[in-house]
Amino acid sequence: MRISGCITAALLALAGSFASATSSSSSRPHLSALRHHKRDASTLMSGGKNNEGENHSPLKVPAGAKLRSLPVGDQGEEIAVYWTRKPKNRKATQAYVMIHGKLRNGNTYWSTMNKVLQSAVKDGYPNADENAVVTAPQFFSTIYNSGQYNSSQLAWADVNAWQAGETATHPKRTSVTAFDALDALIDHFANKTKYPALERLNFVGHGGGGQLLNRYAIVGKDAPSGLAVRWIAGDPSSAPYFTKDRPLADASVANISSCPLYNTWRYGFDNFTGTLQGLKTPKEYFAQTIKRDVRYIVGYQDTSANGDQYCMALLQGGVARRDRNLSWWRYINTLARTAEDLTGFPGSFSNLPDWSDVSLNVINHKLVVVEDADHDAVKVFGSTEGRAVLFDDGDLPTGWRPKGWRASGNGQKIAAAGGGNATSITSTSSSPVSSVSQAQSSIQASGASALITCRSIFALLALLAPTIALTV
Ligand SMILES: *[C@@H]1O[C@H](CO)[C@@H](O)[C@H](O)[C@H]1NC(C)=O
Ligand SMILES: *[C@@H]1O[C@H](CO)[C@@H](O)[C@H](O)[C@H]1NC(C)=O
Ligand SMILES: *[C@@H]1O[C@H](CO)[C@@H](O)[C@H](O)[C@H]1NC(C)=O
Ligand SMILES: *[C@@H]1O[C@H](CO)[C@@H](O)[C@H](O)[C@H]1NC(C)=O
Ligand SMILES: *[C@@H]1O[C@H](CO)[C@@H](O)[C@H](O)[C@H]1NC(C)=O
Ligand SMILES: CC(=O)N[C@H]1CO[C@H](CO)[C@@H](O)[C@@H]1O
Repeated sequence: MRISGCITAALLALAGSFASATSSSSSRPHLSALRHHKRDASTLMSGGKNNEGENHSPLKVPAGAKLRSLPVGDQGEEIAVYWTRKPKNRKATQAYVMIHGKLRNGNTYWSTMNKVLQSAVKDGYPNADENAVVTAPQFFSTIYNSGQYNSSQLAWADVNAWQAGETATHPKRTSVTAFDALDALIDHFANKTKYPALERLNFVGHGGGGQLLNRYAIVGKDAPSGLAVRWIAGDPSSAPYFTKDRPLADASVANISSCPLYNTWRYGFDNFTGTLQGLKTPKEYFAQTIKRDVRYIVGYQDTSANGDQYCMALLQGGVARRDRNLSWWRYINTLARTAEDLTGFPGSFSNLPDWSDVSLNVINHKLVVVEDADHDAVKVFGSTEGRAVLFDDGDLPTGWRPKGWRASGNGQKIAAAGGGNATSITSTSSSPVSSVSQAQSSIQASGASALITCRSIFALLALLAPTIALTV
């Protein structure tokens, strides 16, 4: 199925012309007409027939929430959003925008975020604000949700097109994208008259929502003055690579020559048409995102071959979301030429360009790997590490790191390396993806929990004696 999909896509690509955003200028063409024709690479592969998700029964608004609409474009369009029923706008210091996963169940995700917040408040967790406003946008599908949105509310034709930040197709006159809908939330919370105490707006996404969010952290608008913005993305299955380089070395899994759409948006920047804010070059987007407060959180057990299995996604690190994710960490750190130790991270790149002219060797992104979590938002965000990612301001636990990894000057707190098994990962570049799987099985075998959430002295101890599991 994968191969015939590739052939279909090859034909499509031959029929179309490959416009590359790599060389495009910052000026913005007249986009609204173009956007309506636009299909991202994943949608092209399915011929627009992707049926991921589910047929929703009538919307259920969770207790403690209400459903409201926020204006997005200039055509009267609105994004539907679950919202704290009785928000304390004048007292709130934090606001959360939780993005649902591929099932487009904003109500469930609103409840998850609210529960995680309430339990952190109850435990007196620093920065968990009892007055925080919790919101969860609802990206309707015209295929599965008809009758559930009204004439002004946004909906998308292809069921997962919203994950790629595509243009909505309802209302008919609209040309706004899923990114513009999130930008509208920034505009909303930037209002100091309404939210005088608000310090930070936190975008949180997992799975399909993690995909939207990691793209949004790259192409969305900047934090407005007076409001910090944090982007927290969990377990997505693909990312938009800034260059044509890919980490996968195993050509029997996928290869570039037989994957013509590998660099087409949502997987790369070819044919990306921008947002209402305009269109920049991939390098400009890179320069913008690495300065942002972005936190990646990844379930270490998220290794089953679910989610996107198109060659475009496989080229980003193989069948498992987890490995794609760790490869992405290698990729952005290498592009930026940071001091981060990448020993044991999967993926290999030869001749990646040196973009330290825009990074100055620093990225403001953090990667936390939750050793015991698979592809489950509740497990990921309900874990010790998940809480830290959602609420902590200072150093974060790194969670799992490959054997041999050493903390470096990138501002991230240290965790133990190697999951308690000194023999787990031995090589970094020969067959990196499989060595991580090997590490995973040896971690499971040893059953060791090596996470250390504090003090570097313990971390140092753990580095010296990686077979000792410390729990603090
Ligand atoms: C890229 O965009 C152009 C112009 O809209 C279109 O003709 C072409 O089919 C697109 N190619 C792909 C691979 O999406
Ligand atoms: C659609 O619903 C929202 C509330 O969710 C409401 O504010 C808006 O006015 C409605 N629009 C129309 C055209 O009915
Ligand atoms: C900010 O919020 C206040 C109070 O709700 C409102 O009157 C005002 O129009 C808002 N400002 C903007 C720019 O939306
Ligand atoms: C890799 O590319 C070759 C041709 O370049 C092709 O024959 C082979 O099927 C490709 N492998 C995969 C897994 O796509
Ligand atoms: C580490 O893993 C290997 C292979 O999976 C196993 O043979 C060995 O006993 C493990 N060592 C420890 C200390 O758990
Ligand atoms: C390749 C890939 O999917 N990388 C992602 C790893 O995880 C973070 C969020 O969890 C994303 O932002 C990366 O793009």
